[in-house]
Amino acid sequence: MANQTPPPTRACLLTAPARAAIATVAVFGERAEELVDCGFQSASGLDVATSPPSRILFGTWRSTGEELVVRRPALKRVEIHCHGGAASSAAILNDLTNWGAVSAAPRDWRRSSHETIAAEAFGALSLAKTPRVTRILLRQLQGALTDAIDEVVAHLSNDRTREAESCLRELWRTATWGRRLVSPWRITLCGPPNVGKSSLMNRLLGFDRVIVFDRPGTTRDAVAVSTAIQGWPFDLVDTAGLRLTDDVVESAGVERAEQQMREADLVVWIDAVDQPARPPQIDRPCLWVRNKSDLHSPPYSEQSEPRLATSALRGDGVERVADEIVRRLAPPIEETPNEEDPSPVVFTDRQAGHIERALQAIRAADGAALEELRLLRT
Ligand SMILES: Nc1nc2c(ncn2[C@@H]2O[C@H](COP(=O)(O)OP(=O)(O)O)[C@@H](O)[C@H]2O)c(=O)[nH]1
Ligand SMILES: [Mg+2]
Repeated sequence: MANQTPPPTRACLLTAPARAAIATVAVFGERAEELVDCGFQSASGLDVATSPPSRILFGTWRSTGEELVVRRPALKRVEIHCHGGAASSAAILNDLTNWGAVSAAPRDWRRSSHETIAAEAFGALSLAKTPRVTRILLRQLQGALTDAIDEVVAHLSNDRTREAESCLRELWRTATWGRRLVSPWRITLCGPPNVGKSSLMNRLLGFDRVIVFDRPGTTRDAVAVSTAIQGWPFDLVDTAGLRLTDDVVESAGVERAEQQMREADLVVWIDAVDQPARPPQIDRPCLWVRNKSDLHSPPYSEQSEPRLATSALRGDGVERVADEIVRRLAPPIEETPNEEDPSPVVFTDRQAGHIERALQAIRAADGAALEELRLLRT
């Protein structure tokens, strides 16, 4: 008989990698209870290994002296609920790996007992940045996407190819924005120096994150900040003003700004009423904003110009820039799942790949679509 070694026991931080009141470390696999017992001394004297599943044990983590709670939701699965500061969970994970556990990702904890899409939703949820994203992903965890795929499988199995194709196409459409729920759209703010890029960034963020100064060349590095606009997650990137310069540090910043432009999902090109400048020819979607509208008397407005007028100083027009960012990138209102709607959403590259190939297989009528959907499900 072949000698089968069991897969290694794994450990991961289940909660989001951020400061919070409580963090949860999960340990799962053959030696889960044994490894936790190496570090944990329960107040009652009970071992994790011999306590019944679902029992909650209070006690101390020996190496740090921290008081914490251990729960065993099932055999070979243990959760350690500790202080939410990064040091506490890091020390516990470090001990566990020293004793033989292998680092894992939150989705592995889920995958070890459930199907793949739920595991992906579980992993994605730990990174969700807004209530809207959380709600949408929670629906997928509860089976919205899985049910939709089952429906397509039922159509295909009963020769309703047209229905199957139309359901799949609808799912495919959600992938364009669904994948951005956990890896947000990147908006790069750029333009000449001193036009108010950093001021506009702060206005969009709603707080003063980047330095504003009346001297050109103040912002030298690209600064990326995560934010939410109308419940959608975005990374806003403020960049150094684009100009030729002899300053080595500043010119490195300009290079980085150009790089950021190339990587952006949307470039917001900013110039100013007293410093008009055309956006460069780039192969990225671009929104042109003319700032310092307050310098114009009467205040500058777009009139027939294809650009939005703002005054980052007074806040005029900033709301419209935010609206336009959402309009260009987020799904249209009619495709946005509402609060109560358990709409299926494709939210990973893996899922999108299978759906795309299933669609191709349906068009080619080569019979491979069912297999793609099976792979997507499992
Ligand atoms: N009048 C006016 N001044 C502004 C406006 N926005 C920014 N400024 C000023 O322009 C200068 C440069 O702003 P900053 O945001 O650092 O520009 P950046 O170099 O493009 O990032 C600062 O003195 C700001 O106070 C605006 O809308 N109107
Ligand atoms: Mg700046």
